[in-house]
Amino acid sequence: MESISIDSQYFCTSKFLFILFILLIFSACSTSNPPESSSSPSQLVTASVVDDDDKTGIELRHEEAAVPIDGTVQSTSATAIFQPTVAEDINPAADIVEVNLEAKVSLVEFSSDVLSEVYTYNGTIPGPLIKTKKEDMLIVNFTNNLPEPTTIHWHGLQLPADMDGSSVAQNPIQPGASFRYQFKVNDPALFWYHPHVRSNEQVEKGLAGTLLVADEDDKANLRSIPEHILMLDDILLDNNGQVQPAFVGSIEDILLEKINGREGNVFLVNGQQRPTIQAEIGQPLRLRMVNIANTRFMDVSIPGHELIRIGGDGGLLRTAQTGLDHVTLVSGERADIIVTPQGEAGTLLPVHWNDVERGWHSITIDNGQVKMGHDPLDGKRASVVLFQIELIPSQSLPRELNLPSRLNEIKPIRTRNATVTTLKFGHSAPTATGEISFTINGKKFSELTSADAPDARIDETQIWDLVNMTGGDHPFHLHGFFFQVLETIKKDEAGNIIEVIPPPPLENKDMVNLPRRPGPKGSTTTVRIAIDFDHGERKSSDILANGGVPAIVNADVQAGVKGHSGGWLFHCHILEHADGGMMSFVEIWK
Ligand SMILES: [Cu+2]
Repeated sequence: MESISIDSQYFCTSKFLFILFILLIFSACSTSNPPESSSSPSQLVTASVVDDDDKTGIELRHEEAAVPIDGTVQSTSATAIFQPTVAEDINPAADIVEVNLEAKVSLVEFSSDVLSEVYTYNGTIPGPLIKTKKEDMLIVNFTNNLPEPTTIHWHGLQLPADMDGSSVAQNPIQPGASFRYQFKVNDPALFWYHPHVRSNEQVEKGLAGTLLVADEDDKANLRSIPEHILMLDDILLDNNGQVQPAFVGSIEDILLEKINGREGNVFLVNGQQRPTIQAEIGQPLRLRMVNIANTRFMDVSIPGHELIRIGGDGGLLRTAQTGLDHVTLVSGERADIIVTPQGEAGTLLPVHWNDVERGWHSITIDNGQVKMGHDPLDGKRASVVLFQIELIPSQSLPRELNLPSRLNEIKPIRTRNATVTTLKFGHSAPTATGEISFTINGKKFSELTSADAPDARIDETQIWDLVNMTGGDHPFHLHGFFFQVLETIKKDEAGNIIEVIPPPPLENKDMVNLPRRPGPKGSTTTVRIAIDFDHGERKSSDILANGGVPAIVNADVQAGVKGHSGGWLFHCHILEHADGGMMSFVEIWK
């Protein structure tokens, strides 16, 4: 979604173009299948849900695709307005991509005639798509024109620690200040970028963009397949159409938001509500999705259609997963899927968001006693149309999708003799004043010292046992290194193994969901991962952090010296949990 800067003029001409645009959209809609919602574009209405039995319990505002308001509309084609803006490469060198990014306060129109104050990169929600090739040098000249400090974290990238934008390796960039991020991009995959300062507020307010590292080799022969990059999001707007700050309302509301995370009441795909993309009937279509929502898991399906998952966080899978009827992306995760749309020309295929059971809690406070329970609607809320695929006649014969049996040469990480590190994810008991801490190994992030941080030697392989002791799921994220999932082990409260889930298809990941414990307090779910702390193309002096280290108070940062080297964050990607303390860091030293 385009936006205007808050200090820009709002011209009458742009208003006129906007109204004209809406009329064109509506006349286009009325000649094809009608939208499921009979909403007027000037009103906030309840979302059209897939199921008549609306169990959501939340009011969803739902309209036609939100449109730019600054008069820059070039086309009324739904596909044209649906593409994210591509950041301009200002460097003529073939192997350098250099872009300017500015974080600032902007106004966007999520709902007609309602201007919402948001944070943007370069004035758009989502931020611009940065396009690079494998092994390019990326330079980002970043300026912070927000009224508060920020950084940019390059989610999933294998880069030097001081370029990672995390609080253990970079001091926040102050309002009005600039910072030059510079690193090589080595792995062909879809990444994303977002702040790592007050991220539960700054990401919710709009700061997120994608970084695509293209694979020029394309051994899997995928480049001829049309593709869309889709940032799946939700946003919580108040009655005035403004982004609701975190943790407001009754004590119960505050505790629920801290415990379940903050879900939005408006679904956005590339900053727009229920947009439409076009696809040729019978021709494979590649959808490269990233879930940027603070907490909402994005389970996606296209009724009547097989989904083939070919990739995820770290690029292509070793072998494609076929025959899927849905794909789940936890917060922060990516999924690269292929679908071959079938149907009559003009049909609008709905792409559904589906609820998944994830340990959604309820709260009651009685005589100063807080009781947590399991919300009976967990996983049972009605599906919602996220976006639509408009079928258009194909210009050629239906194409067979001939994927190679090996999409990507991924080697399993060798774990023999690997050090095992155990990390326990928990929380404190919620109080009647609305307090709750989220912890790793019993401590929240602000309580950590270097002694609490796990450490690793450069080039060491480790196994991490990620133990979920809580009744809710936690999507785990590690900065700077990929990992591979080995297995998942469920134990009862006596410590007996009750289930072992074998490894999923091999892929490199930076996100994995830690499912909730299987039973009462004391039972656990452990996700076992393997991490190779190799430094790849990074120089060993680069891999060590050399910035400010707020987590190690007054540290005298010295590269390679334990306790003084900064580190790499790992945390729950429910941003309200990370903010509540479920974050730690690993130090890596020689
Ligand atoms: Cu969590």
